[in-house]
Amino acid sequence: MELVQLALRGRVAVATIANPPVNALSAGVRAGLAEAVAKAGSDPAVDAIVIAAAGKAFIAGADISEFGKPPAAPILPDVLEAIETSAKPVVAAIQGVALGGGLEVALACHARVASPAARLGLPEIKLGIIPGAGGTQRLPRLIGAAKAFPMMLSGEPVSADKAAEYGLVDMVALGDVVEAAAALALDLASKGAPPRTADRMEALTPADREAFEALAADATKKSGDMPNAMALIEAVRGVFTLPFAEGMAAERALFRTLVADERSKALRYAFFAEREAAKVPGIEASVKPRPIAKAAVIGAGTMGGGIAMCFANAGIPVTLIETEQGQIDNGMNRVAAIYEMSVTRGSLTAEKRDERMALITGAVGLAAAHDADIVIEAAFEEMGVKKQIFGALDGIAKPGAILASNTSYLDIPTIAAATKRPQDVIGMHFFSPANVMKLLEVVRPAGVADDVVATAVALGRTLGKVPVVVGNCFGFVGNRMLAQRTRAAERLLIAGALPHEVDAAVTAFGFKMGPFAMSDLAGNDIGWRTRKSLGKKAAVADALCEAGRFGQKTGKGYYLYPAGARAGQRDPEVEALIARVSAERGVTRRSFTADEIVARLMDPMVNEGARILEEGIAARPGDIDIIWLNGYNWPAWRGGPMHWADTVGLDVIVKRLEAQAAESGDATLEPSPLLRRLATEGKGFSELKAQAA
Ligand code: 3H9
Repeated sequence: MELVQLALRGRVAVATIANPPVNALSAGVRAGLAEAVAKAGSDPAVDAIVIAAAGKAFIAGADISEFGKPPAAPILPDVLEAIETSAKPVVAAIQGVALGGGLEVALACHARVASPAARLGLPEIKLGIIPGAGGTQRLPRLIGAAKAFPMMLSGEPVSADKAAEYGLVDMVALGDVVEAAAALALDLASKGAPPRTADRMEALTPADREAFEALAADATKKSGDMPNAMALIEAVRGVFTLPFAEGMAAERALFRTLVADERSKALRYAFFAEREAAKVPGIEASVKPRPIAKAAVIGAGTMGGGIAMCFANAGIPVTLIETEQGQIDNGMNRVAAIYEMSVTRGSLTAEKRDERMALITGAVGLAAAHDADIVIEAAFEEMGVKKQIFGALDGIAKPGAILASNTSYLDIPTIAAATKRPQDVIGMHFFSPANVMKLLEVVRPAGVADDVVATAVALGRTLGKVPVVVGNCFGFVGNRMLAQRTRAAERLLIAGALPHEVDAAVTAFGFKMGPFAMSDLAGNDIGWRTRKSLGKKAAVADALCEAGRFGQKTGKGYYLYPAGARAGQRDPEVEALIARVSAERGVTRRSFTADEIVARLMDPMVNEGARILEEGIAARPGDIDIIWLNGYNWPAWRGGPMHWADTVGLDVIVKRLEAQAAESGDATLEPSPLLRRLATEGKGFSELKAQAA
């Protein structure tokens, strides 16, 4: 099938792009568009041209999979120049999303008509780049830099109505968008030479420039470390200082530099890894998810309340179940307070808040779960408690209801064995705060029905999450790897580093918080309790807890938190305690560079990730990366731990781990067989094939 089909509608030539799934501008589409415009341009039977698209999307942008390869002619800016300089008017008929290069196509047209459901945006910033086919030059010329710049800086699309308000589209068509575009095109043809966006200067007033400069100064303060945000400012400023052709050349040069940057490569890698994670090995696309019209959540604590909010936000009624009315009241009040905060901030209307609150019903006793299609247990992390709940639910839940546990490390098959329907029992591990964090680990134990897994994944997406299917093991993927980092951080303290040095190295790497500041925030007693239950020890962390230093909530942990202080302060007492532990172990303390600290923290995580792959707990290295990007705030432009390891070189990581294992005598630091094999073969994780989870 032709990627761009040309058909006549009276005296209008309609070029329809058909490149499923999202009409990305592959080399073939670019060539097809150029050919269609040239052909229609020279056809005496044609007065005007419409660019339309088949399917749900208008055009999702450049074909991201072509980035990093030598550009194949015709390149997009040249195709768009041919459209813009066409003597016959060209009108875009936008029936779905017009993103990135897709919106740039529309901007090069002489007018734009959109369906009410269309969304238009330039999301390049999220891929570490800037628009590269005139977006930075044409959008400001059309709507002014003060409106165009924030669209490009956030990357968020606007609705058709908003686009009309901005003057980005000329018309929102309620009926057939192609017909409306054709009528507009003929009208333009009757009026002489079509208006070219490149020539339009009326929006670029001194007031617009001033407003843009104020926004740019603010963006520099907030995003000065993002090379593409700074490049965006430079490119947009060009509309005021350079002729169109020079502005285009400057944009192109900036775009090319950014595309080649490792940070953009990592963001593009993550884009595809996230979509790959949506495909669950071993589960055919034909497996139908079970319908979910009603949910129940057991436990009205912070986690349960957050999960209930996810359902309410998605419009699904949910019953929040507790053992006593007082706990329900507390939980409901907490939820109400969070919604109230959104209303105060202006991100939620009072009406929406009321709608959402009305979808959450509190109830005492498990019997209230009788009509739920899915029950998510978010009760106390203790196997006895879970078994009791699931045993009781077995007698209450309707046949075919999915019974899910939000446990963050307990064994799902043991929980499932408390019921007579283990095929319906699955893990759905949300991350705190559950109404905010994107990650959902879907824990797939042996014996769970395929359609239950498919339902958990589909539901996760409905709830706005990024679901990743993982196998059953202690801590699953994310927390199992995190445990390695926590151990490594403690080892670093004993070897000679101080908490603030470790945290500084980790924030410089790109995390928002270092491990010790994080532990102080979450509560050091959580890990202490887990260690005790597992019979494990951590000399420094245990000593802090024994001294009642649970973190921020007790005013002291690894750091001191005097009343009113926002950040922790170094505490000589803690540093003396650490030195004492080192001395007791006969360790001569030494200093560490930030790079050494990062290596010592991250390498053991990568090693654990390799074991997780060997055991089939994760199907792909990309799944592990998506978990870390969405659940643990791994810096997006570093692509996740496994991608990062590939950029470092697995041979380097193997050598460093061997040295660490020898120094500490800890055999768990020995490189895993998979890591060794890949390093020996000179390969990276990216070369591994998917396996059934
Ligand atoms: C750009 O345009 C640069 C220009 O300024 C300069 C050029 C010179 N390319 O997300 P979904 C695939 S940069 C290739 O699951 P949804 C995706 O991988 C680009 N493939 O669906 C998946 O494949 P598969 C700026 C793409 O309905 C399938 O389509 N544009 C592209 O949830 C379905 O995707 C963007 O950043 C692409 N551009 O969401 C937009 N887009 O089925 C990126 C999608 O094999 N795309 N695919 O796994 C999106 O935001 C969403 O995909 C979209 C659909 C909203 C379009």
